[in-house]
Amino acid sequence: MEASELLGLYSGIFKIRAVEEKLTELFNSGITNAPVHLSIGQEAVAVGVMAALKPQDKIVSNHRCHAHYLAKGGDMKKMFAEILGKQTGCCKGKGGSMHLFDDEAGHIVSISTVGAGIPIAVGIAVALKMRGDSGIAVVFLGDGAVEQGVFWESINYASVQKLPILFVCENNLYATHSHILTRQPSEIIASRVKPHGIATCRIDNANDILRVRNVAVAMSSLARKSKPAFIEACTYRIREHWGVAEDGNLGYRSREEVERWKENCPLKNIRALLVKKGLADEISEIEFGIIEEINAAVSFALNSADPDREELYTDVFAEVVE
Ligand SMILES: Cc1ncc(C[n+]2csc(CCOP(=O)(O)OP(=O)(O)O)c2C)c(N)n1
Ligand SMILES: [Mg+2]
Repeated sequence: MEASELLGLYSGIFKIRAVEEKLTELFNSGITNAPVHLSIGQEAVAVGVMAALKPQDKIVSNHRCHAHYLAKGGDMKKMFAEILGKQTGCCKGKGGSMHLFDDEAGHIVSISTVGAGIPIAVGIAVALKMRGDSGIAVVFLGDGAVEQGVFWESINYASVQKLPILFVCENNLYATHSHILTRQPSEIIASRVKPHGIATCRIDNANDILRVRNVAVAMSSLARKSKPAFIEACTYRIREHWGVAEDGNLGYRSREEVERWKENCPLKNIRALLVKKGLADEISEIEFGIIEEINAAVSFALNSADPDREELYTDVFAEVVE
């Protein structure tokens, strides 16, 4: 792989990490207490998959959407403004961290109801196929969403209708505080999807971005030929389910497990590779640029106005009870 492509992957992961560390800072300093679901530890999935996508491809995300939004090229200023509840946010400050979207970048929607984005992505794939558009639909879901009936209906429908869709399941072993083996018969999801006639691939270490990128290239090219595909990307959430702290004290997972995954950090992994290739100076330059971009986005958000009171009932489904 060319050095420029490797540096691009590094840049993608570092951007997400640095944005979420900035959110951590804003949270800890009391500037916001908005519920954020951080992707720290899982960044290589978003960046590796997006490296295989084209601008015309459409993505749908879930409650843990920061990484998908940034990796697809979502506007960082509108992201910070949204999370801080400002008028200039992508949902005019009324959606918050779990509802990021950016039409121009091809991030169509993020839906916080577990599993609810999956049939929407299927609908997008139907539309792309009917119109003869060249893009594919890509939906990101967690291992918990596999327990929703609509996941299996969507897989079945995509298979029967031969839709241009790529399902990306981030298997981070937990849904809030429940381990996958308390909820499903096996830790392996891909083998249960395969009998539906869908191409599947399980990446047992999706914190290795090169593996994610290579699998995503192969699987997205199937989807482009209207052969739906499913990637199970095994990764790990380092912080608490929502919020910015670590949660090794809660007892639902062991500190040893968290430490093992911290060692297998996607950012560390790619950084080591780049340093070995003599690209340390280029890394510093990339990091400097991203930190500048984040600082500008945060001050944009902090200087933006709150939504007007009159906006309370616009853009939302609400019944006014007198
Ligand atoms: C239908 C529904 N049930 C419950 C919730 C509350 N909830 C939010 S996230 C979550 C766990 C999701 O786990 P997973 O799909 O594995 O994603 P992860 O948080 O691990 O990224 C739950 C139960 C919800 N948002 N929607
Ligand atoms: Mg999960």
